[in-house]
Amino acid sequence: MQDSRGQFQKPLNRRRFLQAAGMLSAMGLVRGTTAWADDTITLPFENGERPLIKYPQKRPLIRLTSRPPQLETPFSVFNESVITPNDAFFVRYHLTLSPPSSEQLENFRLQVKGKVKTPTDFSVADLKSQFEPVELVAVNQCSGNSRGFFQPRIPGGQSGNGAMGNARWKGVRLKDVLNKCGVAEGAKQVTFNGMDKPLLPQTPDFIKALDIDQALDGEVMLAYEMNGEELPWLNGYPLRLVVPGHFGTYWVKHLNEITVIDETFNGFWMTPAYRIPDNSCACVEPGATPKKTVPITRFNVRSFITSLSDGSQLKSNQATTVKGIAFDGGYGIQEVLFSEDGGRNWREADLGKDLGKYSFREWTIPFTPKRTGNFELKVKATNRIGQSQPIEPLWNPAGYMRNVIETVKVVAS
Ligand SMILES: Nc1nc2c(c(=O)[nH]1)N[C@H]1C(S)=C(S)[C@@H](COP(=O)(O)O)O[C@H]1N2
Ligand SMILES: [Mo]
Repeated sequence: MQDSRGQFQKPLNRRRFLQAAGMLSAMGLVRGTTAWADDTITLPFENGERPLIKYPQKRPLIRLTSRPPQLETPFSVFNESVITPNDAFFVRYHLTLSPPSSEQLENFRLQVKGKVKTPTDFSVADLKSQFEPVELVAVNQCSGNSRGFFQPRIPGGQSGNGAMGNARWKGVRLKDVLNKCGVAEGAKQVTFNGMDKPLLPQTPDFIKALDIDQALDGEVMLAYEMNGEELPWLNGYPLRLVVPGHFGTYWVKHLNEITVIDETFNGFWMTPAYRIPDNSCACVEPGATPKKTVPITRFNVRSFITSLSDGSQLKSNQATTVKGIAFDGGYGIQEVLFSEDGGRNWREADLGKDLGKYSFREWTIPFTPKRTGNFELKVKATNRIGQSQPIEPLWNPAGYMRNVIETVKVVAS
């Protein structure tokens, strides 16, 4: 069996074989030789029409680009369950030779090196047998989620609201692995590199860095499972970094190189990429250039209505339950308020089961339209340290961190 690069595969067992076969057809997709456009979807902004494309291990998802694959979750999925199913979870890559082929992944080892006493290689089986497993429900969200809604528009992936997802991650603590290798004196940061590669040598490899204190905080995870299954190929199989409460850019997939360093890493994907204005709103006047920037870190507070969308039809004087989700950067959601009159009056929604402070939090509220006509529904969440959402959208030059109070316009007849 040959893959699209002419390399030979060795089918191991039936499961791995099916997986590899899926990867092969996807290599075709990645290289643009095959595509099944089952349908299209139109995101609610200019140039928002996108094909729905089926990739291996995925249901049809909204495709933004094919090389590298960037797929967004159809928003209706967030109403199905508070955990985003693996086959609907969004996909984001930067480098052309993404994702790595099944051939490359066969020989997977995680290398831990740099300023450590004992540089060590681990297979996934080593990680599973040598360290205590941990589990955590956490949202992964792209910094540029919702970029398509920015006004003025901003270059970059024009995402709707589907570049996010909530999953139960299982793996081992980064802290435990680093401690086993022995962090050396003077360690300042840790860098993370995955197996995907740029096509041209001038393109910088996708490498991200965390400060040593954060790397050792006991929460950052090397995850090998997502929602009870091994990671989907397009979500980082066989190992990815999970940085709870932090934007997806740090969640390095196909993670095979961890390097402890004694300086601040200034690779392209930390500087100048993925930076935000250095102020409390991470914002500037639309069109302005920030004086000083810092690396993006934690999510701001967001909330969405999932059970209704623009144009939904309701019956007047008939009760319905409005449902949605809220999340933040890891303090936990304190309160969700709902307005049926465009933000003049607010009522408190009921919060659903608490799956942990990094998870989507489900909320519901009864709503009876007391007349016919148009209703402007809004939702606003506040977290446990009092952070909330702005009524007017904030702006920054990269189109990151959108968290305006969302509005859904429905009609009662
Ligand atoms: N190896 C690798 N890891 C990566 C990236 C990448 O391009 N290559 N992109 C990052 C970005 S910007 C995001 S938003 C998340 C997306 O995770 P997902 O594709 O599993 O949804 O992966 C991160 N990890
Ligand atoms: Mo991202």
